[in-house]
Amino acid sequence: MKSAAKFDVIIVGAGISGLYMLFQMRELGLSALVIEAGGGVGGTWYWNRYPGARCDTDTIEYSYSFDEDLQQEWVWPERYPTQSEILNYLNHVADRFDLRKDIRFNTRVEAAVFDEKARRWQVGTDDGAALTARFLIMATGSISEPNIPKIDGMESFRGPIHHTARWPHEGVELAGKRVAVIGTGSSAVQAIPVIAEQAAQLTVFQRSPQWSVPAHNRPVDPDFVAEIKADYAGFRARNRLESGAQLSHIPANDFSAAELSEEERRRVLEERWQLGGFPFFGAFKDITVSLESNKATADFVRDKIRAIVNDPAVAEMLTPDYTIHCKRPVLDSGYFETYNRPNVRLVDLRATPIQAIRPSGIRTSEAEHEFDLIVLATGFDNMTGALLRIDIRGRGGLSLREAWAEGPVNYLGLQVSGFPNLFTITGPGSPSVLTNMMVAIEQHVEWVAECIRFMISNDHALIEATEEAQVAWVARVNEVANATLWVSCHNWYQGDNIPGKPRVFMPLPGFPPYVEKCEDVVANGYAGFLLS
Ligand code: NA7
Repeated sequence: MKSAAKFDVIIVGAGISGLYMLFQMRELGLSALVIEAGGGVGGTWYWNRYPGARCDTDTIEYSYSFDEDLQQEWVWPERYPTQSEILNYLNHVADRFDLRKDIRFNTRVEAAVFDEKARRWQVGTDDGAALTARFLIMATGSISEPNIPKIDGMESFRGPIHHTARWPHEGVELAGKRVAVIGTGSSAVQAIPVIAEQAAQLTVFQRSPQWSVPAHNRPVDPDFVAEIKADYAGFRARNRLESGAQLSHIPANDFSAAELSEEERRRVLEERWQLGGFPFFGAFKDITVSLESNKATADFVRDKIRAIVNDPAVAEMLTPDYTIHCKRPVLDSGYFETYNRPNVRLVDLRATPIQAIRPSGIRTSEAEHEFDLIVLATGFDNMTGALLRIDIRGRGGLSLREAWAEGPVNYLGLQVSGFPNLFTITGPGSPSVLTNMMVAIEQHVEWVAECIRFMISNDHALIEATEEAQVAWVARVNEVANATLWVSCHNWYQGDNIPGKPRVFMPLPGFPPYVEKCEDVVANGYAGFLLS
């Protein structure tokens, strides 16, 4: 029998976190292999090629900070980078640091089993390779496993069905086509205005209306960039401290709606609306905890939707009835305006649900709609989907699927009790999607790298979260989340978008206190972990 190839570290995924993890492991002089299902680097930016795909975080902060020359040299043309610009950047990073030679592309990890005797992870891939490593690092992304809804008759449709996160690399011809888009999350809101311009007809099937605000994308101001680059390190440090709900270097205002008159509230909201993007959600300091600030902000956006959309019945359908910022906020470029076009229709799935997909189109409870192409903008099995698709087994054969049957228990979002030497980058239980992903990823990768360095220099073979620390951590995440308005609606933070998924709040609100906690854990000899 062929013996398994041995590595110090196996990293699953060559997205933003996998690339940086590989860089860090090399710095420690370890042998590391990255296994990537895609044909190139980039993770989410490799897969999500739908029309209009862009990041919703400013370029100036959606980039690595670990290398001063890299951050000084790279030039971003626009406020929000397109998918292809980010992919170019990540390809450049892979080349610049010569990372590709340790990445195995077009290979999917299917199983990982902890061998207690050898104290190593055995990793199995879809090409039948057998690999082992002392450390296994899951850099599989928080928003990476597509949610393909089960709709009767899907396979009978005569035309193509494309999920936004699996968009064909060669592009899709839209001219002259009758197109359906199912879903109205970030991906749909970005794609819809672009598809509407090209397609003959576009019909949007909406389950939940969306709170969306203008991105106000624009070319980057060179003076602003020069100012940031004169002290990029200082900018990054402030960014880490302020990186909160508004996901922007522009901090939230330091007052609440309750402190202002009606007129002042409107003025502040209008100023923030003109800034565009996530800063809008920082008009008041407490939009995610105060119902009054939340309602003031929501009422303002409701009025904007009514003012933009010509048909009052369509405007009503597009207006959300739940707390704003409760689902992850969406930024748009002409989303609501698109519904004024004569070739665009909106179908409210709450009133008329989809019953089946037919060879010629989609049948709702009310009508048959004919299409040439169906776009599933139905999102992801967020935070746990990519991890649970792999058959991961820890001590005593315990599977992660069993361990997480009631929701993703973990410690610091970094480790799961019973799974020694396995780390999750931006895993559930860490701030991840509630902060700038770049900032969250760098902090996690650096923490894990330092932990591995510590273990090697102190001759520790294994690190494992204790059961007690894990129970306390899960309680803490729930306590923090339950004090916010994020639990006041149906959202994917709680798994509400996936039928049957346990309803548990997965990300941890509050990045700076989380970093403090991680640093305290280290200062106290890795408190909550068992080192052996
Ligand atoms: P999202 O934000 O999860 O949006 C998915 C959308 O698809 C959302 O409107 C869902 O409605 C809708 N959906 C999901 N399943 C169905 C079914 N079965 N039928 C009809 N509609 C459905 O994913 P995106 O790709 O747009 O964005 C992902 C992240 O990328 C985003 O948060 C940013 O971080 C960037 P729902 O709201 O669940 O009722």
